[in-house]
Amino acid sequence: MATKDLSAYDINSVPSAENMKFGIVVAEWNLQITGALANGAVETLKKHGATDSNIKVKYVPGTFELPLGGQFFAELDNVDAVILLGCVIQGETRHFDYICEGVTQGTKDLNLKYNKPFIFGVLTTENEQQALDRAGGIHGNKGDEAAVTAIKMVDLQQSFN
Ligand code: DLZ
Repeated sequence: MATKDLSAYDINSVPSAENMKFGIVVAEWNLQITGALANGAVETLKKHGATDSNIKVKYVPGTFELPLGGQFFAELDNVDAVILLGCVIQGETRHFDYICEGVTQGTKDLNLKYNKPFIFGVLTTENEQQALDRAGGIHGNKGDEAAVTAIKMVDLQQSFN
């Protein structure tokens, strides 16, 4: 078997999402930010070929509920990947830590339970400005990055078929 030229692998190339189906779950907490993440994710999926009819967006109250929203997609819809979008801003209590831990472990569990990509698109910041900077501001839009990750993971999974 010929050795593959690994130097030819291009991390910047994004596969076509033309025939892929996506679910997006958006937390209502900090909606100005999570809405911007969602818009970025949808635009990026469409830029890479996904059709409107293959992108479904659902809302949950807070970031803690994102994994269950993702599980609903896995159980009740035949999407190829789910993007979970939330924003947790550090407050004065330990709520931040508990929500972050819950959503992180919950998302990891979904990936392994359903053998399907559940993309972690949650901002965990010290203040609102840091979140705005990452939701279409000076540090880009993490919703865009989550969408590209979703496309790449679906493509990877399909490459095994
Ligand atoms: C309760 C709470 C707090 C304090 N902060 C946030 C936050 O910064 N971002 C977020 O998405 N959700 C927050 N929540 C709500 C929890 O995620 C969850 O909705 C509630 O604890 C009910 O389970």
